[in-house]
Amino acid sequence: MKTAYLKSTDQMAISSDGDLLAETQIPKVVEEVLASTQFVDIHTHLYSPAFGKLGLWGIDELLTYHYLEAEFFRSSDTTPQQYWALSKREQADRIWQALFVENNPISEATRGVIAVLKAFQLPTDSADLSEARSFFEAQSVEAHIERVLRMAGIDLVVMTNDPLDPAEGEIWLSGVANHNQFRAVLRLDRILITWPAHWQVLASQGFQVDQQASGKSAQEVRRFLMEWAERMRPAYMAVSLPDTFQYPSETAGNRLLKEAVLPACREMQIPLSLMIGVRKQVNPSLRLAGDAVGKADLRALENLCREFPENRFLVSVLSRENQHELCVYARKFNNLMPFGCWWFMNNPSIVEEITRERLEMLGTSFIPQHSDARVLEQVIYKWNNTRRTIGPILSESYRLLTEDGRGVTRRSIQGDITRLFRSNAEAWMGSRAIISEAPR
Ligand code: RAT
Ligand code: ZN
Repeated sequence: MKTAYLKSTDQMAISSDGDLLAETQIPKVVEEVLASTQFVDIHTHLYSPAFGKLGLWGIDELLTYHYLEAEFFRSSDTTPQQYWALSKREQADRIWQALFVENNPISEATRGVIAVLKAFQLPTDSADLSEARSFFEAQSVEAHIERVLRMAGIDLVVMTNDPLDPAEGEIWLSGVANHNQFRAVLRLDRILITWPAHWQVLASQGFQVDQQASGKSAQEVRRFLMEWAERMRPAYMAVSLPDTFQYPSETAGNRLLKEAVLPACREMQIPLSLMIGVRKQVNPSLRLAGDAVGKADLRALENLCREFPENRFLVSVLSRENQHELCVYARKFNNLMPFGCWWFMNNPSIVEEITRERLEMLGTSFIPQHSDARVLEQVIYKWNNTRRTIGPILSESYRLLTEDGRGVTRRSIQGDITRLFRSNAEAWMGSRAIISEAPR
């Protein structure tokens, strides 16, 4: 980055990208650069068109997002049991009625639906969903995906792909066409977390594994992962871990982590993503909406980063209380990349706090956000919200820098925003992630 010292505002000519900006110009330039930069969405639950029905989109899916289901049960007399017996369309109608008609939709997740409707110029206050349904039914999926990604200002979507999910595994085995805007991720939860319920699937495919993950199991799981990595060409491997996660500790999951997953990641030269702090199914009647959060002991992460310097860890933590420690660990270990404000953290008040903290402690060496979108159109509001929340935070950092004696230019701001929202992700995902190299 060019060194440029600000002497006084009247010395500044405002014409090219290399000119120093006056303090008053900074917010607008930051906003413009955020708007015109294409981001990489490093963690979603979206699918490329090749996965057919696994890819969720449209108004009924938007309304039955589990973030909204959790809110619905607080504003309706419908019991979970009654709700799950309804068709998706009926569920969406109930949620619309309770959260959007009978109440103002001011929560983050409800406002998101409003923003999506507005983005497509659909009514945001109608009594029913007929117009929105007709609009989405008229879309053809491939063109709709392209349009939505353009509207969201992202050009690469990283999926979550579980080889042990029966529906998804079958699709992979029948061959999946590459798509230049989607990358796969090999998700490991069924292997590392719920091994006792899944080892037999591997055994039935000829892998010599047992319930305790003893004997040849780790070696065989590694062979399984390498086979799947060849098939998926994943950007990274990933697992969601409970708040109780400890490393080291004598568990089947840790044995597989150490002896199968980490060696496979090293061999493939890809990172492992650890999403730490979920407390699964504290209220099982809510299904996907039934998970909660717990503060984790991040010494486990410290131990992994130190013991495996050849591995790289992409890490998001779910508890607000763990965010500061994560920044401190990132300062100690450059094989650790904090990413995103995950799930219960993805609200403006908390995104603001976390991002400020990360900028102050890590400069631009982190990945501020991912969408975690499960329904395609969510990327429109989630990324819009990210730009809206992070713009003023970046502007404030540049204002302070200017005040302290170092001016900024549009070009240098562009460099920072590109690094934060795409090149850190591209660099960590490895060369196969570079879009131009990924065949469609
Ligand atoms: O944010 C979510 O949608 C969660 O349900 C989880 O999917 C989480 O993001 C995960 O990837 O485990
Ligand atoms: Zn997720």
